[in-house]
Amino acid sequence: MTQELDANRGGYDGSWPDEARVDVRTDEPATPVVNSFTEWECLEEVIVGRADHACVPQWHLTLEATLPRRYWPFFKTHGGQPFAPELLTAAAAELDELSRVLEAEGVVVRRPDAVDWSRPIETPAFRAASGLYGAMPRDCLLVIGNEIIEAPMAWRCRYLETRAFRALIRNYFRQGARWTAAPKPELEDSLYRSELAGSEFDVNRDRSAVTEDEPVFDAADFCRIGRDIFCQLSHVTNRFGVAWLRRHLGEEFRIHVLQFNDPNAMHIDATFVPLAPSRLLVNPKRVTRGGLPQMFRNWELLWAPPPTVPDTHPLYFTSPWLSANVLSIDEKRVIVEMDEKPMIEFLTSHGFEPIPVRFRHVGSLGGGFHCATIDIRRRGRLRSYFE
Ligand code: DAV
Repeated sequence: MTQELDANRGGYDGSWPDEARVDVRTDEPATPVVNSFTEWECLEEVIVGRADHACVPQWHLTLEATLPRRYWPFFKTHGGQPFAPELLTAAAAELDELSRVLEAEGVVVRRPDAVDWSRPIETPAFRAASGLYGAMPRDCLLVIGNEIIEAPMAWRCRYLETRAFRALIRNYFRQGARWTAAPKPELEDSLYRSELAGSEFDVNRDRSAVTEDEPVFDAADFCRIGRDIFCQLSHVTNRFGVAWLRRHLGEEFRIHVLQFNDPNAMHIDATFVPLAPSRLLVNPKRVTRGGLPQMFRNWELLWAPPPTVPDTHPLYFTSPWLSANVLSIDEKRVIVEMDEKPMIEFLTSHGFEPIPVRFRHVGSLGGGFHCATIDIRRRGRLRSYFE
């Protein structure tokens, strides 16, 4: 048996050659099984995360740099233990409902494996008391064109997070997708700026939790607008990580590093959210028109209304701006948190068709609709959206 055939074991029936197939009705090359260049083109297939067995991460400098101070005691007390079963059951129900809504809109939905995250992670360099979860595929997987890239994540508890998605990824590979894991980081103590513990963190003043010792990034610090990819440096994404991705993607793509008013930055997708060509939803607390590159001068900026999540609702990992963490099905249809009435009205008044879904408990785990999904296939080809 050749290596190629061997790699295809496990149910592969040989009906998917790896080259682009041809649609016999049109003679057009069929869209590859993995194909996504933007955040808004018509969504055909998506992975929706799973809350099962999610664990509270063990306290670490990278948590101090990003998480709301009021929840630090929660992490210090419960680190390494599973989240409360009631929270996980409620979050799982919301993720199931999101899946049903997407299916009803004509999207193929895949779900990851339910992994036991309570097992510790140990390498020669570190030990983490537990993993985190498989709830937020946007953080650990970057899809650009027909390639799935596993992100080199800076949180030790997230070191093996793509395990939940490996069975799906293997199948996408069998169907022609490209599959890459960025260099596995070592996550030695020297990656972390321990001297900043107990002081102020600010990604814009060279006070990030991570050094430049090795490349690290979370996929959710990147945002795709065709040939142009926008990202931010954060407490999990360093310059070295951006440089690795830039060289890996090559000349076809341009990576732009943006700066926002978000000292505790981790993930760009509640800050800078393109919804259609020339239409960008922005977080008014973090973005100014002058702070965006000139290339956006003709873009319509949609200033997100303030979030309405009650202060009593626990958001352990994030700001309340998860309200802006929407998922576009196409240039009109946008999945929005059901209780975020101002956002629903705002999008409606701008010609969008919001689809409300309940998602507050997933919010407690650190993400909105964009975080909890990863688009596998959207219609459309590689192109530039800027003159
Ligand atoms: O408060 O900006 C962003 C999304 C986290 N995955 C925030 C959270």
